[in-house]
Amino acid sequence: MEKIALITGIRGQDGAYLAKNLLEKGYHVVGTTRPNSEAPQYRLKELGVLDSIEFASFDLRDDFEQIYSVIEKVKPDEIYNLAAQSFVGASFEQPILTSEVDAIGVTKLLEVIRKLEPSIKFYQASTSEMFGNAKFVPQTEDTPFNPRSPYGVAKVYGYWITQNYREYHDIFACSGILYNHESPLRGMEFVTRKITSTVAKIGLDKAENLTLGNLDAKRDWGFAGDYVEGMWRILQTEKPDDFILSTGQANSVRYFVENAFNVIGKTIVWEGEGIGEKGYCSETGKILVNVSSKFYRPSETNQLVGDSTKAKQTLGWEPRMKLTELIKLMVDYDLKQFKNS
Ligand code: NAP
Ligand code: F7E
Repeated sequence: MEKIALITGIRGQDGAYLAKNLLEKGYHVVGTTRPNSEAPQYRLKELGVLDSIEFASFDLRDDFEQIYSVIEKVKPDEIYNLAAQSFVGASFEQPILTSEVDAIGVTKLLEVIRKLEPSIKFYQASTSEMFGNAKFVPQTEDTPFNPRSPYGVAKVYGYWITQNYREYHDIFACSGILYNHESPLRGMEFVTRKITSTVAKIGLDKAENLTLGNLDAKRDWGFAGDYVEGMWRILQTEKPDDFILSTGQANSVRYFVENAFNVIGKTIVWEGEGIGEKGYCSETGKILVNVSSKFYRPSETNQLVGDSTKAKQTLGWEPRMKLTELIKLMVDYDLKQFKNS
């Protein structure tokens, strides 16, 4: 019989890729959207899956009873909890909202499973941000958490409550601890898409330059399409457990910028330091990159690099796309997108 998957936050980057992946596997996919959100459907349209999805509606800040009644009607076999206030920068401005959604929201879903149907499998979208100022590099599933943002703190709660329901209520509840994963459908507020969209506009003479924060921040970046396959595999194991999904390689924002400009045939030459640093076009001498304190975080994480050996051995999961391929994919998509806009 056709399995039913409920994806919370289906209109987000991962929601769209996961919906496509599960539809291809023969699932009936139901996705939640927030009642008053005007978030666009463009990701689902872009991946050609909008018409194959059934929609349901709740906000993770809604009352438990509201969320319960929606899930009772959907009757899912698997729930993928991707809904979150997912922007680390915004979590410093909106810590209460972030905790309500990213921490308490998780408990509501687990409570629905416990009371309604404990055989429903549950995937929690956990994150490398839980390691924060990481105590060990690279991080494994045994590395202690040390979050540096309200987002990371809320996600640590989501991780532990998921594990708690697995241990004490015998629910098939798992966390995927995912490192940054990007795509042409990444939100514009995240650094990778901010870079590729602005570089594309510069290439099309529709923008002058790019302004960023900390150029030396490093991230372990992979492709979202690879990571959603890992989410599914996590729920298909014999025994519920937690898994890191990562590439094992960290690169700087600076490296990402240089490679994105290479796609449009430009080489960056750096001069200066800190917020006085600038990136110049090697041919024309024009300023292409500025730095502003506005985009710095109140606190940064350090050396977030994941060791996904456990996922490789248990799930047979490995990331496939290389970072330079991903950067090219994103810049090319943005060039096409902004050409006629
Ligand atoms: P995203 O693009 O920001 O999507 C998040 C989705 O959450 C949005 O579609 C939004 O739904 C929904 N949402 C926000 N607040 C909500 C609320 N109060 N109630 C219900 N839904 C709400 O995030 P993403 O990049 O796809 O990430 C998916 C999940 O993985 C998130 O939990 C994120 O924290 C986690 N994660 C992401 C990464 C990454 O690198 N992408 C890494 C590790 C973990 P609407 O459509 O209704 O606006
Ligand atoms: O920042 C630096 C910034 O916002 C990456 C989320 O999906 O991944 C994501 O969180 C780095 C940071 O992603 C700008 O300081 C420099 O060090 O793209 P980001 P994030 O904070 O890593 C994790 C795993 C998640 O779980 C989250 O949900 O880039 N940076 N200059 C900048 N960042 C932004 N956004 N904008 C800048 O101008």
